[in-house]
Amino acid sequence: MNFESGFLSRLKRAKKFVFFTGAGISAESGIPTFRGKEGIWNKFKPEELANFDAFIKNPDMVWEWYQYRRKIVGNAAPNKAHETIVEFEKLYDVTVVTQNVDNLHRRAGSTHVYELHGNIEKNYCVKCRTHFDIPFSEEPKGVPVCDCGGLIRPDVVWFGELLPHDQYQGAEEASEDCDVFFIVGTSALVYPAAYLPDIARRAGSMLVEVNIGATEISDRCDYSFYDKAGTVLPELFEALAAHSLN
Ligand code: BV8
Ligand code: ZN
Repeated sequence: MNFESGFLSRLKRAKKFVFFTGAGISAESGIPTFRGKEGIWNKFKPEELANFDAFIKNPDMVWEWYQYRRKIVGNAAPNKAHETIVEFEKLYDVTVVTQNVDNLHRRAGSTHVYELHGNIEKNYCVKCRTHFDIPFSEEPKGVPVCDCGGLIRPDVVWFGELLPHDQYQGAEEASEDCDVFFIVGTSALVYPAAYLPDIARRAGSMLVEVNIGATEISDRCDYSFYDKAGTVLPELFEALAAHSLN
């Protein structure tokens, strides 16, 4: 992939990077995205599954859907896109703001991560809010029940639920104070996360999109690179290392 010299110079002079990521950055790890042709929401609509009412109406079905995704996540490994962000962290002040619940950024070694939509490996009781780390297992089927009688749910943010305040606030502050805001593998359709690129832009950051195709945010980006994140990010890292400012 070709990167303009002016673009590379701006990156070279930058200090603070934010990587705002979505399901697309985990696609090359074998985790299906939400809205792509193989998307996990093709069979179901988000309203049917990723919301509290659906869980209360049919807890076993929603629990099994998360077990299915937990199994995929458990067999997945971070890919070159996650790993390159860790390499960038060795040279820049890097903050990762992810919408993903697969924990792959942390497993790759990123140390400054905001998880806006929770983490599929964590669970809590809807009644007493006790947290449970339930390792994936095929049996027993059906939603687990807490000693207090409450249902145990995945610790993810469902539609209509508020994002964890500390996570969103931290993400907002990082977006308001960065030189370059990368938007990697997201359709930028889910709010309030999708406000963050505009927050960064209003604060004067350079917006750099990495996606296999154009999205609703593309026309507000300074640069868009249309190829897989696992291809673009390592090539950008190499080009930057080889680029000299004079
Ligand atoms: C809330 C966790 C309200 C669960 C998810 C304005 C303000 C606030 C809210 C709203 C608003 N407008 C509408 C709303 C409501 C709603 C919303 O945004 N709806 C949308 C659909 C219109 N928002 C909410 O309900 C939020 N809650 O605001 O509460 C409130 C207010 C007051 C009081 C009480 C409540 C909560 C939203 C969070 C929902 N939870 N996930 C789970 O995972 O099961 S959302 C889900 O979508 C995932 O987190 C996912 O990450 C996220 C976004 O999707 P993407 O990551 O972008 O994935 P997608 O498949 O769409 O795109 C993948 C992209 O990758 C594509 O562009 C593709 O081209 C690209 N790609 C593919 N392969 C690659 C690639 N790119 C690079 N390389 C590749 N190899
Ligand atoms: Zn309980």
